Amino acid sequence: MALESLSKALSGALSKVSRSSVVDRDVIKEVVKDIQRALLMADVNVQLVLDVTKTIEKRALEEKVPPGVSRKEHIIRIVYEEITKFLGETSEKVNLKSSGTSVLLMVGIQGSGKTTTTGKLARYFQKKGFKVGIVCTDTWRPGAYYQLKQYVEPVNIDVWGDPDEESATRLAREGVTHFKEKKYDIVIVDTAGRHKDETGLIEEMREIADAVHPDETVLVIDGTIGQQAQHQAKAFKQATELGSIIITKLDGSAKGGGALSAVAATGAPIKFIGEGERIENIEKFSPEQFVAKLLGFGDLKTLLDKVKDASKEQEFSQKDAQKMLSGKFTLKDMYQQLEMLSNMGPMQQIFQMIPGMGANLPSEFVEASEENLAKYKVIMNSMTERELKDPKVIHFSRVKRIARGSGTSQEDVKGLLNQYDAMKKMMKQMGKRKMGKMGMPGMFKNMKF
Ligand SMILES: Nc1nc2c(ncn2[C@@H]2O[C@H](COP(=O)(O)OP(=O)(O)OP(=O)(O)O)[C@@H](O)[C@H]2O)c(=O)[nH]1
Ligand SMILES: [Mg+2]
Repeated sequence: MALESLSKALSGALSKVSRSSVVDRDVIKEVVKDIQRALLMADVNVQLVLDVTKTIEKRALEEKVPPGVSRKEHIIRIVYEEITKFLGETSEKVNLKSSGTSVLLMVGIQGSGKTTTTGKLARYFQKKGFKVGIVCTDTWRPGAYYQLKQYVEPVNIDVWGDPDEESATRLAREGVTHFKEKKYDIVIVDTAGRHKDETGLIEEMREIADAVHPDETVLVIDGTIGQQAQHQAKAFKQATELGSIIITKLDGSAKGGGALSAVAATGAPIKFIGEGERIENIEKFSPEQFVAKLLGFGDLKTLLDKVKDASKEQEFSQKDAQKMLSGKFTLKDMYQQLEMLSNMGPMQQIFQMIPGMGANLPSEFVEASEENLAKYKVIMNSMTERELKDPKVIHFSRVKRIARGSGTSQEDVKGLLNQYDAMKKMMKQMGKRKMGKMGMPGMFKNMKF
């Protein structure tokens, strides 16, 4: 995993809490010192380190331990919460259009990992069922076009480019037009990294952006530069409203924690991280999951915490849950469920954490990517209130109309309805099983399942 050394140091600090028979002031102070050292080693800004550890210490010493939780658990939770906070808390989605072709523009200084990340991102979206094309506008680096082609060829992703063309802007415009005409879902435009500093970077970004009107501009930052990443992120954030950041090379970099926290501090959203040279080495960045892994719990406990937080936002009553488990489950309910789950990260992972569930999930459910959610929203907006409550009434002619009204295809509408059927069936089954033996009734009570 990313940031191995930081992870080891932090989980080492926390294991002191677990090992001590009493968790008193001395133990807390010692643990806080260890955390401080670990964060500083990872090149996290000194002031940030002082602030976060001060908060941890204060909370650990002063807060009353809630009933049903041990003092150790309480402290571990505080550390988890505070470190998550300083990494930005929420995970954000890529800005994709609900219909038509979305354009992503990749920028970043030389060698930051743009080309590699372009391929990884294309693969990521391809796996989610999107048709993705790549445009190579790098007219500077010899072989740039072939580098990209070679990288994505094994996974059958198309690359538009022309090694003999000299104008990057022309390539960008022509490439995007080409993929739009072919009705691709996403086009990712890779750019040259010839600029040495932020100013050069921003200039080129503006030029190409004027030509292709990206839905999102993505800054790729090399994570090995540690907290210096902040300058790039700041300049970028000021220059674009549609910007997100991907931090690369977090595998084996001792300074990755510094890069992540410095960028998070600017408020620019980090959406993915790169953890290796291979095309699959990309991960959606979710501070909560990331910190859970960093501290060494990728398990049910994390899930339960998340579920608790998520249900705070969308209060579900016991009555709702009973209603759904008895089979009264509307399209709106489904949408809410999917939205909530997508806030917690990839569903397959979530479900794998629940004992006994991962294996027999209907594939329609697992495939419910957040990108699909945007589409579902538009489709559902074209339905009547009655249809939303009882999708059984939707017949073929309505499917056609709804597709037309929402600018989607009949397959899309049917896809939504199929997924609804699958989930409804599952709800019913779960209602029968009640999930009691898994020790999860609390979760499902809160979650409307
Ligand atoms: N270990 C590791 N290496 C990476 C990662 N991402 C990119 N690299 C490597 O970093 C080097 C530069 O990556 P490129 O993708 O070519 O960078 P670029 O920004 O396109 O470079 P220019 O086009 O020259 O500006 C390559 O050797 C990549 O294999 C990562 O997440 N981890
Ligand atoms: Mg490149």
